[in-house]
Amino acid sequence: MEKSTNQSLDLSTYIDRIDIIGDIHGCYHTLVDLLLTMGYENKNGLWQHHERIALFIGDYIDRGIYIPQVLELIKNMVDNGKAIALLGNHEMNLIGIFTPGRNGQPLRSHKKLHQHHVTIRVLEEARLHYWIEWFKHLPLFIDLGSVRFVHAAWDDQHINLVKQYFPNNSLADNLEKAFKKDSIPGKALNYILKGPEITIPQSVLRTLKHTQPWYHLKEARIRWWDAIPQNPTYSQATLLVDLDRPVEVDISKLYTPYPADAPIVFFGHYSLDSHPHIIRHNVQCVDFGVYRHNYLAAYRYNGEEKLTSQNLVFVPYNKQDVILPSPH
Ligand SMILES: [Mn+2]
Repeated sequence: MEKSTNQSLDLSTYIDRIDIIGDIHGCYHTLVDLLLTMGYENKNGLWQHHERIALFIGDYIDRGIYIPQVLELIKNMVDNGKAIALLGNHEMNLIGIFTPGRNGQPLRSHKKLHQHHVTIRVLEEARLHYWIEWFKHLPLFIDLGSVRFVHAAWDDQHINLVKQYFPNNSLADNLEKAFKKDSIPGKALNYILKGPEITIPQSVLRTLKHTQPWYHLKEARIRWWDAIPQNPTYSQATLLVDLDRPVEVDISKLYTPYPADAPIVFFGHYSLDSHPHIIRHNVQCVDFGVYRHNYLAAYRYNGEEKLTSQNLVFVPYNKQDVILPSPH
């Protein structure tokens, strides 16, 4: 695997025994349900499988209140060679809020502090800084050749830049640049941790307020794994549903669609609200929106060349997990 971060496991020896687990967002009880479903056992506080390992795809914090429990469970597995944990954009954002740059200002504006209100509420201050230090050394992506893993989006060009600017594969390599959105490393990191997006014009936002009042983002996330349709509508090009208006910008300049003959890629991030399903033979999103009361999903990779729905497992959101709404 990539040069080591704070992970002790050599993933390549487990290439046909990896369970890739979607975005957890503080939903500890649902995570336990999923681990039990997959035959993991809690032995003296350490969750483990007798022949497999887990790969967590990022976004452990925010939204649900059981964040300390989720983080302890995952770090314990990582420290004992039972799991790998990637960095998600939520962890990256939190690092930026609490890390001052050379000018003394935080690397990410405190105007965005409210996005982490649950995390800040449930972690004591000392623990918050402890976890931020841990996040700084989580791997940004993993490439095993025939299969690859990243939080939001894979594109060779952006991955190569991340390799160049973050040689140890962690944010700590280049913390200040990571948060400069117009810098080359900042753009590359943004692409792989948040995916390509387009700004939604005001007129479309007004429509959305009526038809999808729960939609709170000013950007639409692009379906970077699909081929680009001719004159696409929002529903065709982005994750927004039921919006048949044409996209105003030329999205082909923003990304290269993931090739059908490229290695298998796993990612999370998109909190899909559909029933869990296979996206494509070489493309799988494992985030089916547990914090939106949908499912926590995992793909149990056994070294196959084409992904199969038989290896997709999921459990419904466990009602013991408490999700707090984000304040505006
Ligand atoms: Mn995410």
